[in-house]
Amino acid sequence: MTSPENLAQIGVVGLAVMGSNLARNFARNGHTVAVYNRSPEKTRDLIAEHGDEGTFLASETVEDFVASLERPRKAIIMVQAGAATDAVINQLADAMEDGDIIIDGGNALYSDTIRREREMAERNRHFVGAGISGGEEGALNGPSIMPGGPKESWETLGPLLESVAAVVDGTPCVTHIGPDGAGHFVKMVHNGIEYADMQVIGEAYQLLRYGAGMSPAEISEVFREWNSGDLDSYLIEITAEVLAQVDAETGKPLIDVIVDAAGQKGTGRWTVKAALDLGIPVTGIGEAVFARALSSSLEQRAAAQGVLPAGELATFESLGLDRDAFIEDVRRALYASKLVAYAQGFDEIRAGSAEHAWDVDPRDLATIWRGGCIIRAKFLNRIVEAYDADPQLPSLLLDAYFLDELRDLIDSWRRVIVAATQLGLPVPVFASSLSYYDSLRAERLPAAVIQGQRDYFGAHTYGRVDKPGAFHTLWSGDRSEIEV
Ligand code: NBP
Repeated sequence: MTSPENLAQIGVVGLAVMGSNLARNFARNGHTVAVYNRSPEKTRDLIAEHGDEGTFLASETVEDFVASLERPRKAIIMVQAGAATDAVINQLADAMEDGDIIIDGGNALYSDTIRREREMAERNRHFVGAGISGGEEGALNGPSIMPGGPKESWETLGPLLESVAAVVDGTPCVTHIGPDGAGHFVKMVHNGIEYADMQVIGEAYQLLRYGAGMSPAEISEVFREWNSGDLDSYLIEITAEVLAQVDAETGKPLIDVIVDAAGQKGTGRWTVKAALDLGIPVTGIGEAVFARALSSSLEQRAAAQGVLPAGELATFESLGLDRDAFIEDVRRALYASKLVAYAQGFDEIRAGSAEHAWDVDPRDLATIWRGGCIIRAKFLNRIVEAYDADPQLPSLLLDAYFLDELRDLIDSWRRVIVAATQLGLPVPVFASSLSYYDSLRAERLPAAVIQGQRDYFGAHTYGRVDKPGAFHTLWSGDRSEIEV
């Protein structure tokens, strides 16, 4: 039993890569940290390897772990999402007392978080679903943290989380996002945006490599240069590193020996599923998720290669393209498509927030995503400014600064889609983002045709542009119109 003066301010359950790094981050920042893992070896390894980085209280049972925490007890769970998380929550809740706080820092589905908070509230336990971004490096050196849950829990937890979060311009990358599932919802959409951001970088690479015929090393240099401008971001930076890497075994660029089948763990898919339910088009994220799925359909791809006719393809030379001008066009197409993906992600967050009465402030998100997380980018400062200028902005694309940018980007964007089509190179996010953009700005959409079809086969009725009401044409009768 731990003596009262020796209690821990925070506990971490689950000491795989994320949990152990987060525990070390708390310890390095001067907190006494209680640690527990189902298999005691991980706990012992953590203490053996890093025990000198701060004060750890190691336990080998949940009961001892809970007893080593200061009241109200605060324990962060970093275990596999799903059933493992439920099991650990219940073990903790059994050993804890009224008012104690359980924080789930894993990648939980937000609807699970809503349910868990309700269940915990019934047992007088506070439950906080907190999205944590930044991977293992972020967990250790400062992640971006998106906590949901009750506001009172934030009062207690806020200073602790602020002490370990990344800091940008003096502001910690953590804030209370909103009640119950708000934190995990926002983290989910963050990951969805990350999928789109990664895919647009991939599409730019594809165009420069197989369109302009540049080597990975040359493209790495281009990305390094882009990283000093509007596209300055962690993902562009690491892509430049990956492309510069040479495989020690073969001497080839590493990128050429990596199998081109992208994996996924589910948060991108969840983002799209939730968007479908909310009726929000997140076409950039959707195409990015599908692009990963297609890349992994190796058998189908092998069956199609050399079989599906390509038609008459152009070459870079036959199109008379200038390499430097093309590189700049691709940079602009990437920027514009990325802007669409963010705009759509923020639309989804606004819709989710309205649906669940979370009152999420989009400005806060742009602020806390500036550091610690995978999508950290200079560009997020512009998003903060956009929401400062108009908190009710109908779409990020309509912000005055971004409108100016889009005026500069649009011609390049169109040229890149045309060239990609002529070269036979797939650019699913670039192209679908431009279609989304053109749909938003179109005066008339083919939806009138759809309404006509729906009325024809299902008497679903339609509205008229010249008067209010719902109308139906008697298609199988005399084709006169009736108001219904
Ligand atoms: P994992 O997701 O690989 O989970 C391993 C941990 O879960 C181990 O501590 C394991 O204990 C524990 N665990 C399992 Br599995 N089943 C359990 C059970 N029934 N009861 C108790 N403990 C159980 O760890 P991770 O990669 O560190 O990620 C932790 C969380 O953070 C996940 O939700 C993940 O989605 C999220 N996340 C990960 C990253 C990342 O970059 N990896 C980034 C952001 C968020 P054991 O040692 O006894 O098997």
